[in-house]
Amino acid sequence: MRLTSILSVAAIGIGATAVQAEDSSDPIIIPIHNWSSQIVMSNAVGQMLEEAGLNVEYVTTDSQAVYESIRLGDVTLEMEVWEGAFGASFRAAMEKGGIVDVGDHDAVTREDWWYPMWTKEACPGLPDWKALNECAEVFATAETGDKGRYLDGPVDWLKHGKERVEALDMDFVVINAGSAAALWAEIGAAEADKKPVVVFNWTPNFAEAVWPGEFVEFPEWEDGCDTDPSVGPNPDALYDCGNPANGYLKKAAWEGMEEKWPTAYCILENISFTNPQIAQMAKLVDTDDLEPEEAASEWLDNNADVWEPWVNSCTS
Ligand code: TMO
Repeated sequence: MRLTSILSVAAIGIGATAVQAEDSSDPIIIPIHNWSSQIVMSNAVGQMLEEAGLNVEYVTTDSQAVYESIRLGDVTLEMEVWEGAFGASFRAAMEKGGIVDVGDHDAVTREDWWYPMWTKEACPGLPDWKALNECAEVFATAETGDKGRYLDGPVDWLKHGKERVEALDMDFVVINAGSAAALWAEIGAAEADKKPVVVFNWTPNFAEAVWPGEFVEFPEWEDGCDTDPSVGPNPDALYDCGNPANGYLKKAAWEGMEEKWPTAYCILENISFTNPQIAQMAKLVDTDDLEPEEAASEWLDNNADVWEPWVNSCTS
């Protein structure tokens, strides 16, 4: 009894080396994409794994192609599988095999057409999509002629904005932003004059604390809306629905991860972030202008009570 407690005290002291007997010393490859919460969360998880004695390496990858890379074991895990943007690529990789679903975060997600609240003054029928379409001309710009401008996400998020406009016969021109920052610039530029704008946005995100707003309500998402034309109001078209309004946020991993890095896999299984935690991670970069690595260590410093149990239950 006494010896055991001495040993467990010693084990706490050498916690960082304790996992290495079991886990490979090869680096766990963590992908980095092009929106802030994913970048900060991935760094926070990387730092957590380093605390547990594991080696990690970050690679910047395309946010759709990453599922194929995980399946092949070139990338080890993914912290943010958003149902709306990545559900199709994730499902396709799962069908081929080599990737595992490591469970959902507590967070509930939504990604869709969105407007800052002042837009409603120019288009009072919002958030209904038909009302938005009837107001199309208030969103017109020199670039879009008499049609409305909708600023969609960067191309790799595959939001299918153009397909949706066609499927629902809308008077909008869809333009892809070059980066997430271009979305925030569009909202910021409209703010002073309360100019109506409609852009791609998502939750959880920092933006909801800066600009109160709403998602446009499109025909409700139904499974198959992206694969079966008969699903949704237009019987001949895909993408004639909104994205899921209560979407999942999953963790995924290469199926060999559990055997190669059992401690890291155990920690990954435990991890579950909430909406406010994820919005906070994005805020540290997008509002507070920290570098992602600093944002991650600041988040970890301020939330030890959240993440230490995830690590400790796997290392002790
Ligand atoms: C994938 N994203 C959260 C930016 O919509």
